[in-house]
Amino acid sequence: MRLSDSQVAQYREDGYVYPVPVLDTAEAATIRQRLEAFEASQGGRLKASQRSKSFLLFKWLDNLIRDPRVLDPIQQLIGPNILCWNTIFWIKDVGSPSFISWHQDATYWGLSSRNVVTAWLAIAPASIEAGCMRVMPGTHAGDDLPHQDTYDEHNMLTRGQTIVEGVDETQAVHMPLAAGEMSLHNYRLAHGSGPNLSGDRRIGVSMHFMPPETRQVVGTWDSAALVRGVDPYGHFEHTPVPSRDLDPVALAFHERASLAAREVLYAGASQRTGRL
Ligand SMILES: O=C(O)CCC(=O)C(=O)O
Repeated sequence: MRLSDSQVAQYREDGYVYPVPVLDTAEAATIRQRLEAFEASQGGRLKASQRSKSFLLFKWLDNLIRDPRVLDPIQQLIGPNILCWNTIFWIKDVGSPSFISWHQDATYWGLSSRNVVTAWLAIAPASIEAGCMRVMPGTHAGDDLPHQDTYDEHNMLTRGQTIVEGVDETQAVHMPLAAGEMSLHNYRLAHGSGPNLSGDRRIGVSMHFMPPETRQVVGTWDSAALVRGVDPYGHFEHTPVPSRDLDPVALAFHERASLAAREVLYAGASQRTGRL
């Protein structure tokens, strides 16, 4: 499952590449079933705290961040030693006005590296109609763009942070994905997505990978899963590998890890929306 030379070149030049096949249709359907059974077991939706660092909650997601079909392309982009910093669920229900404004993740994750890759895996179809991700090619290579916190009630980002200058919508590229496919983008790339106008839920999970020399420069403590190779730096506490869904040891770690992540994501914000 290797990226071709031209896909690697496109990632370097434009900041993204898609679609990259990961799961077959049956595997994607099984994951969706497991996620939706969990949602049903607790009354219908993931809680905000369950959206983030969720590889500590669900064994299937821990398996996914270690899956060679995900990691082989990541290794081509950032090298053989790989930490997974976070995973985040992005679920837009049918008819929901939820959207994600144009933003650059590098501006609020507190990570020192320019070389963090987001793998966004479609668990249900992410078509243009369903509100798939859109990107602004090349923006990963420039300066950070100015953002404003809007706190819009339908924005899925923690503080509705929105780029206010430097996005030319006419240059935007949609990245539609079938269930089981992923897109890869540099976390400095401007991206966002519109509401789900399709007849099915849009369910995606983002997985964020970084080289181990990366530091957390906003928070005082942070954690990550060592998913491939070695970590000679030790800047992040390594997360435990869950033995099963809701493993008590991993669950306790998740509590601590998501609190720390929230401190970073809301640093400097005037409000806490409770979205993560
Ligand atoms: O799900 C989306 O449309 C956007 C997700 C996102 O912002 C991200 O993965 O960094």
